[in-house]
Amino acid sequence: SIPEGQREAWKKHSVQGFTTKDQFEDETVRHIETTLARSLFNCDELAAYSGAALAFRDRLIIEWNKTQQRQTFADQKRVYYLSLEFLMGRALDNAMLNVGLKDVARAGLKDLGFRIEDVISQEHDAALGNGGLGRLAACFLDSMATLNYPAWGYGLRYRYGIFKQEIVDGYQVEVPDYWLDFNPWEFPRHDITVDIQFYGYVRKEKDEDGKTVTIWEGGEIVDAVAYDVPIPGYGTATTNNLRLWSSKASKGEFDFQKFNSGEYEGSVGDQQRAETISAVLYPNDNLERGKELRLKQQYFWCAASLFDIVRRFKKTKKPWSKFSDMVAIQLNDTHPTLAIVEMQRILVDIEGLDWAEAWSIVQGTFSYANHTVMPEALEKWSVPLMQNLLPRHLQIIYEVNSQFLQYVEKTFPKDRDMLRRVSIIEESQPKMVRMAYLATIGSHKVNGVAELHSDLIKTTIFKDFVTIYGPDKFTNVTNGITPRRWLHQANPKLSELIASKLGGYDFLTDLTKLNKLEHFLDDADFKKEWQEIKYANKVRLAQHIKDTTGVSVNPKALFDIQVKRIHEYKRQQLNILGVIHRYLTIKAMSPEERKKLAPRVSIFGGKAAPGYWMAKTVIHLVCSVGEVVNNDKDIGDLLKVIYIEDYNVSKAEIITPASDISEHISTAGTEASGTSNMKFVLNGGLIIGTCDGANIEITREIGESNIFLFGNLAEDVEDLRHAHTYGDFQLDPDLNKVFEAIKSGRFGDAGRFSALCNSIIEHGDYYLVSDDFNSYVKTHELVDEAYKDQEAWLEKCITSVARMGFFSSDRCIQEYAEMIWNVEPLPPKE
Ligand code: GP0
Repeated sequence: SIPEGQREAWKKHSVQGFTTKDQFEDETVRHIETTLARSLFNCDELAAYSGAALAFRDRLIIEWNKTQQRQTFADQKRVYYLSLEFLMGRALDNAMLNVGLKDVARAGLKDLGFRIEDVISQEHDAALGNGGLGRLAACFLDSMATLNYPAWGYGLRYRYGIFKQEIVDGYQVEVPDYWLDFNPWEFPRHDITVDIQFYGYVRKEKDEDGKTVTIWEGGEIVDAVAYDVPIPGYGTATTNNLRLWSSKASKGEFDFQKFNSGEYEGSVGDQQRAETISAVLYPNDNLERGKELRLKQQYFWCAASLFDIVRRFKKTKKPWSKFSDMVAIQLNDTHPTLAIVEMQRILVDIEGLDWAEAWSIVQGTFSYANHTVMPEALEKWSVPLMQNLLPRHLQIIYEVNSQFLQYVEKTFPKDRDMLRRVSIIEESQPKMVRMAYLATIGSHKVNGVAELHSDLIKTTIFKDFVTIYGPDKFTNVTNGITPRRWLHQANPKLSELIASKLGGYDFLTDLTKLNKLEHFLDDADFKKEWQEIKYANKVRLAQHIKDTTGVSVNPKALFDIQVKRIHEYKRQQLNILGVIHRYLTIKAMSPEERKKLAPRVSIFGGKAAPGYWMAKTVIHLVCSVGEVVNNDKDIGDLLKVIYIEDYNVSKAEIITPASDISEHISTAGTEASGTSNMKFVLNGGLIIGTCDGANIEITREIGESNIFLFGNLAEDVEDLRHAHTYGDFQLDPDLNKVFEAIKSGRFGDAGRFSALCNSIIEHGDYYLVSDDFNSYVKTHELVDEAYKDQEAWLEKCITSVARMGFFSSDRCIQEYAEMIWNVEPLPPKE
């Protein structure tokens, strides 16, 4: 560091960052003219965005520096949040709001000739995630910074995020998402590079003291280069770090031999192979496919992150016994489970600790959040694959397993089958490593993400582990969402109205304050304004629909929205089959009956995994139904069916505030939590849903009369499936009529939809669409009825918003901090 004598000079010149409109304009223009080499003659909206973003980035990095220094000196425990996905969306609007300078920026941009909305919308989403799991990680980063927790995120810097979805002739087409052309939000740290080893072999050796040491050598080395993304808290100077690793050929490895002997292409090939590791995000949601490159990604990221965390700890010069007093590592699902094994390897093989001491440090450090009980999503890796890629790690896994099984055998000598059931190694052909078991054994706490889900994991996948460890190892932390992005940013007018009634924006950092809104249920002006805001949000979405699909929808109609990844368990098929039923019903109605109907717009959106044929068929069915219904003159405004292309975070910010009702209709027991349900209610939309995931807790909070629940319960699912399998089942007659219409070719070539129909009619209806169909349709009739009484509807909406305080991700992070991580906030000094 700089000697005392020169520090004054540093202080004098140290960068301050803008606060006034004038300074903002100075900085923006300076960046446009120098960093970007543009001028007022060729500054388009993209250049204005770039300039403004760089001005904000400078500000963020100044606070980032101070925060990191403060955290280093504070000598207290930090949290590391390991997630293979961070679905951040856009950063500029968020940065403006969190540092409290959006009004300054708006005025400054206006001076320079731009509308702030046009500038903000130039930004490409950072889409390093698939859906709920990745967006949860992003909300958590926002909450951890806002609550001043010393916390880092660790992830991968994918060159390609989740693909862009185009709808071509009613089919999904995937287009690569190359998003790094210009990304002002990241800071490359070429000085922070970690060597990551793969393959090779293991040998034992005696050291000077005659102790046996294990050495992993040979194989190949790839470099992990750090890229840092500043994460500003809202209303605080705390600016945390998200560190993303990018893969690169190692300098030591780059084959100069080949290079010199003229095999230039071969040597460039090696380089490309190394870069492949962080090239692309796997586009599967709730599904694991066991690809070797995915395992490489996981180890690459875990090993780099652990190296970084251990290096930071070693700088404190504390003994290893203090490690878990300084470090909490949270595993977002099982994707980072190898970090547990890598930590044990570092402690035993490199630092020379004995096994038992090392293992207790590991268990004290790690905790694991489970996000699904669906069997196809539970990670398992083939033993031969792991043997080849990570020979030493496989040995460690076997040793962990052997000690664990010895303990189980001793403690439960009567239950011989238990050993087979709980073994980390599944005795299949080939053998498989069960990552969820490894994560559970290596952690001190395991949590589910909503009450029902946390109960379910204790009675299903982790039943035996509850017996072995006792129930206290398992806990619940119900998910939440950040009200900054999902209310203040997405719905600024509603946020402003709420603030005007509650006397300020305190509710954004203590969402329970919303409950005061219930006092305004008789305030006619307030209610009128509320309704006008909802209407304006619907007009905005209608405009987006017009611009992107060409279809005009009536903003006065009831907007019924289902946006989320397309998955059979989420049951978009139930929704579209219900829409067809509605269409057939309207067609059969007399003009008088039709007059009584509330016009509807059924809106769908979401991506299907590229290899998930059934999900793609659902998209095609929605589009085909839309084609027929939207062009049926006889139907007019009574029904419109829309597919919104390329659903992502920034689209969600337009869609969420515009719903009258949204659909969260998974088969009971399948959706771990859901988080869009929370977003929609927080924005003054009602929901129709099953008794699943967080819907149950939302109901408890907002009251049963403010939600439309339907369908079978989780506890009945097993029996119902059994009935299907043994032929003790009759297809719902109304649903049968819907299938007849599809089969008649009314929505285009019926052959395209036969696999989808047959999954329900002939192949066991695993997701119980038929069982819930009647209840679903009836409940939609109740929705229609309720919507006719606009006064009462509005009251339900406002009451619901008032009672949503529990679902802030701030609450959730506080629970993690207190129950699981044992970390304290570190607020900046005034
Ligand atoms: C769960 F297992 N989730 C997985 C996965 O692979 N991907 C994923 O996004 C989701 C759940 O489906 C969820 O219920 C949950 O709220 C979310 O993880 C965060 O816990 C709906 O998005």
